[in-house]
Amino acid sequence: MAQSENNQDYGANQIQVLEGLEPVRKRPGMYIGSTSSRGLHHLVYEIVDNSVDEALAGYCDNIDVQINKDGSVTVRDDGRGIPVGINEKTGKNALEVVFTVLHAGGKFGSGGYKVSGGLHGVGASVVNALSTNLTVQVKRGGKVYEQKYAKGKVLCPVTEIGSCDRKESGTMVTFRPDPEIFETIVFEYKTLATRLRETAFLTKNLRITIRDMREEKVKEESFHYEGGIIQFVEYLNHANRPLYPEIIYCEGEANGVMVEVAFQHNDGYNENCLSFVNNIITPEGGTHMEGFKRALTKTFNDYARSMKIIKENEENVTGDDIREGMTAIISIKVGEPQFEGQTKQKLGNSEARGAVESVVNKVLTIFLEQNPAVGKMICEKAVGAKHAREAARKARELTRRKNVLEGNSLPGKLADCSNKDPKQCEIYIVEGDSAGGSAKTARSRDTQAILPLRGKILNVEKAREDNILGNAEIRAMITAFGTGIRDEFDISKLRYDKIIIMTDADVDGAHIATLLLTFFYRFMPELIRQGHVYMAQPPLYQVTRNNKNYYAYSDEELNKILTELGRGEQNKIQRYKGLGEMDAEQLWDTTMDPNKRILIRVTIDEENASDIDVTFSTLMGEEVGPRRQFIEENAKFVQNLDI
Ligand code: TSJ
Repeated sequence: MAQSENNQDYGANQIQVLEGLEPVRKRPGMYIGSTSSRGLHHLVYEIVDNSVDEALAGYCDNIDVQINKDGSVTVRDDGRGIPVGINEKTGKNALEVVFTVLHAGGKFGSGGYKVSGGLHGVGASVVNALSTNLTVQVKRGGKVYEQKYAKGKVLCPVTEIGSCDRKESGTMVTFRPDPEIFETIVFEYKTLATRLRETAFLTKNLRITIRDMREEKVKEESFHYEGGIIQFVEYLNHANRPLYPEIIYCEGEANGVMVEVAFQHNDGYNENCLSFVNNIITPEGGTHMEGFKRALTKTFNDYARSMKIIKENEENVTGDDIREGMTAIISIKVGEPQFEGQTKQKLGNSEARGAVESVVNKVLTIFLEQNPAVGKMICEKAVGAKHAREAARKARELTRRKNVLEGNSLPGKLADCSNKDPKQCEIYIVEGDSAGGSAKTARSRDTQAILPLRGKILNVEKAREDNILGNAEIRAMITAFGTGIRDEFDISKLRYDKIIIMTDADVDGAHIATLLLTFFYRFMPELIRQGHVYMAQPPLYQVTRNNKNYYAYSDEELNKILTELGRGEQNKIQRYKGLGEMDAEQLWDTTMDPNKRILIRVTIDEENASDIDVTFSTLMGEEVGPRRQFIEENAKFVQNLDI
């Protein structure tokens, strides 16, 4: 970015002073969003974002993030180093102000783009306040400086602790989150790596390295993308078949907004458009996304008409038609981002709409002139989507009319519960007829409904809506839940408070669970967002001794039980291969009794939405991997909650 010149006069005097740190420890959630694992990881992003700002200003090429053996984290960059002079207003060292005063931050000149907004950008002082210990070292002007803090309080003045080459400069911060504040202080390598990879995609040429020192075998990855968001699109699309080899890239500036857009279509049907403002993801989109969509719709319709792909007497294709199978990244930089909506995740700046629209209009029109074959393919896919949309509408109408004719009747194989209060009711989606039979016998009829599914569930990643709606198993679920799908989804019509997926504890079972989750995620994501979707956990083993049964849900648990009982021949160990091997009583005892069962609630981590899409397309693509492992490992998507 060309902002470096403006900030030359930055010095120890331009730090804005606001307030002390006590409020942060009193109400951490206000500053870091939550004190859960998510808030914990935010601490790292808060620190890293400062180094990214330094990179955006043109002074930093490398950022190193290390999870240390003791669980603390070190972030190091090779930027200019935080200023260490005395601030005239406060008489304090500028470095100390950065770490001890809330909202203290560098004042960037006009046109400076800072990574900040929403929950982000609250700064180093918040991290300091929420850490038992924090150490900062700055290399600047041939000297090394250090200061240490505990729970936000200064332990020693900024001290010169050595010298270094004058050419060497940078900032290094090590902090240990306070276990009194956070529910957990264990960092997840994968969560950090995913986010850092994303940051690297969004900041062309920056190299970010992550290292995990906690285990014998050190884990390390380095993210460095000369192609920036072009490579981001390539990465997101890696599990799909691209419709054409090019990744279409638009870059430009308008209304003081820097705009970068990259996209490519695959031969699938899902849209995966992610938008960012100053490197922060905006899960709810906003004006930049609107500008992008407008430009796409107009440019492609104009082009399709000029090429006679849409005839004079035909209707335009819609934006949704054009974005079928599209993977896109919209990344803009604005001086003062305004975030709107309940969660402050939606961009409000109106100048961004016009900026993205004009940049994409201009660059895309030229691209299409020069690449007519690509243009034709995209338009033909959009026309295909339009026809499918019309067919799907007819299919829906048919479904609706059928429902009216049949008196909105529930699917035949559903064994419904008798209680009419949805809040008390739950539905088990069960794989296979035999397990379905046991579940029907075992259930508590008042509150538990059973819907057995036959055979493989349709993979909604690979089918168009008209086919999906024609599928009997999918139709049965839609009617049983009562909510409708997509635009017509209405949570108030939900007939069960809990939707529980119950499949075998093997690879096939995990595959079916994944197919079901994919269907929910694409067609009724609010069901997951509002916490209604669960996975049942059937046991892996039964140990019998003296006519008493013990159940183990993992190998560790089996060992524990055997140790407690004392190993010996009296123990009969049975490994369950499927739900069908359990009789009704066993199924009730181990998996369905609300007082004993283990349920896993499924959640969506919105901030890592890009990763979920990759996960789904990877899993549902060609790869036939161990899907159980995915479900167990992917703590971001599936989280332990209820008991
Ligand atoms: F979060 C933080 F403050 F603790 C932190 C800041 C943590 C880490 C790892 C790095 C940084 C950071 C800050 N890296 N680089 C900078 N740069 C400045 O603060 C800086 C340096 C020089 C000038 C100047 O005008 O001379 C201006 C700024 C903002």
